[in-house]
Amino acid sequence: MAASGFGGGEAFRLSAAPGAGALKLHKGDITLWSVNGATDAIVNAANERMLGGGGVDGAIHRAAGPELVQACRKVPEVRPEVRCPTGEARITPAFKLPVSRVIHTVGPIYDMDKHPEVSLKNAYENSLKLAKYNGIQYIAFPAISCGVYRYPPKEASKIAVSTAQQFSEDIKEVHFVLFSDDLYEIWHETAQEMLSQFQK
Ligand code: AR6
Repeated sequence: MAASGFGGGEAFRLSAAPGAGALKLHKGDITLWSVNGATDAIVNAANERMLGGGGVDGAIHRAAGPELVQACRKVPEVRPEVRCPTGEARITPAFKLPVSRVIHTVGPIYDMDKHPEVSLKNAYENSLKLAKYNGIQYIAFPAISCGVYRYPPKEASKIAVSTAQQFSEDIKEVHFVLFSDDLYEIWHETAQEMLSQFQK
């Protein structure tokens, strides 16, 4: 299904299974992405406090309006100042955004995490599990941890694509909305390396 505001982009099949879902790549601003406002969600690259920040987190909060931070405050703390530990995910309504839900996850700070590849995989996997559990069929991710958390983007793209593949029979479309030409090219190259064997 076409994501509104996102013409073009590139589509791949996630696996060889009959009825397998698709992976779609776009360049742009994830706050503008939606499919139907009912079974779609965007993922926020948040921090453990879950009360907003810079980068994509700031953009999502600005676009959703102040109700989003109010909803985030209601998410119970698991320890002081931590609502969503690194690698986990939480879900809220999306308020003024065109999608139905926001899934907040926290990727690793690359230089501070002992096993950043495990934490990044957990962030993608727990977001997709939460999506599946909440009946989300279309989901869009930014490049989690590839901004101020400084994850090397090529390595991150491989984890992003391989984890999306695990959900090929659960979610209709996994989209990645990349903010720069460079990131788009990296995700595109990785998707070709990992998924071109499944193209019809
Ligand atoms: N749409 C899509 N991607 C975006 C957008 C947007 N509107 N804006 C930025 N990006 P970052 P992180 C890209 O730093 O590394 C926040 O302050 C950006 O170019 O947003 O996981 C949180 O509160 C980059 O490729 O997230 C945390 O404290 C990618 O989104 C911390 O940053 C992720 O960059 C999380 O750091």
